[in-house]
Amino acid sequence: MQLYSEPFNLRPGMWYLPARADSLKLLPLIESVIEQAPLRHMEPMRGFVMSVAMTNCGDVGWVSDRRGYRYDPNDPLSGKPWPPIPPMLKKLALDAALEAGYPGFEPDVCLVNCYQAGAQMGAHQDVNEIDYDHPIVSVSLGIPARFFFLPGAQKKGKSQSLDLNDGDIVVFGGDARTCYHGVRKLKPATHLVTGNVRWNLTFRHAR
Ligand code: MD3
Ligand code: FE
Repeated sequence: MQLYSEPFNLRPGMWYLPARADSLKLLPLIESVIEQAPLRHMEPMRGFVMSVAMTNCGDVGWVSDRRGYRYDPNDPLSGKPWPPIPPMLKKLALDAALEAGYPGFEPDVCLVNCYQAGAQMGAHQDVNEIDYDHPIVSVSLGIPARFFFLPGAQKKGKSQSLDLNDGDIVVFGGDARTCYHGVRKLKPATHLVTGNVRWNLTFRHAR
C-alpha cells in the first residue's frame, strides 16, 4: 500500500494517487446509494445495452436513453431526485482534487459504475458537463481494470494504459479533461471487500 504517496503526474493535467481510498469504509456508502437509486444498464441505442451497470448520486445524474445523453435532476426509474453524495465521499474527492492542484472543485454529481467480469467501456469523451475548468476525480474499488487513454481530444494517436487497482484515485484536469478514454474488458477476479466486481466513482461538476 502506498497510502501516503505524493500524487504522481502521468501527463499534463492527469494525476495518479495510488491506493488512496479505503474500500472497506466506502462500500457501505455505495450500498446506501444503490438502495435509493438501483444500479441499471443504460440503453443508449435500440438494441445496445451497456455492459457496465450504473447509477448516480448528487444534484443531477447522468442518464442515457434513445433520446440521447444528459444530466437529469431526477432518476427516471423513480421520478424522484437522486440521493445526495455521501459527505465522506465528497470530501475524498475534494481532497484528491486539492492535492492535484484544483482547489475550487465543486462536484455536484457522482457517477457510480459497477463492472463485472466481461464488462468494458469503449473509447469516449466526457463532454456533457458545462465547465471543463473543473476536473473529474475517479475512484476505483475492488478488482482491477485496465484503463486506457488517447493523447488528446481527437480519437487518434497511440493509447497509453494504466491499471487501476483497489483504492486508486485519478484526477483528470486541464488538457487531460477532454481526452478520449475507456476501460478494457475486465478479467474475472475476486477482491476481499467487493467480491467479483469493480466499482468506479467519478465526481464531476456538471452544471
Ligand atoms: C478522463 N469511467 O464514467 S474512470 C466514465 O473506470 C468513465 O469506470 C471509467 O470513463 C471507469 O465516464 C474511467 C477515469 C475517467 C473518467 C472520466 C474522465 C477518465 C476521464 C473524463 C475525462 C478524461
Ligand atoms: Fe469517461
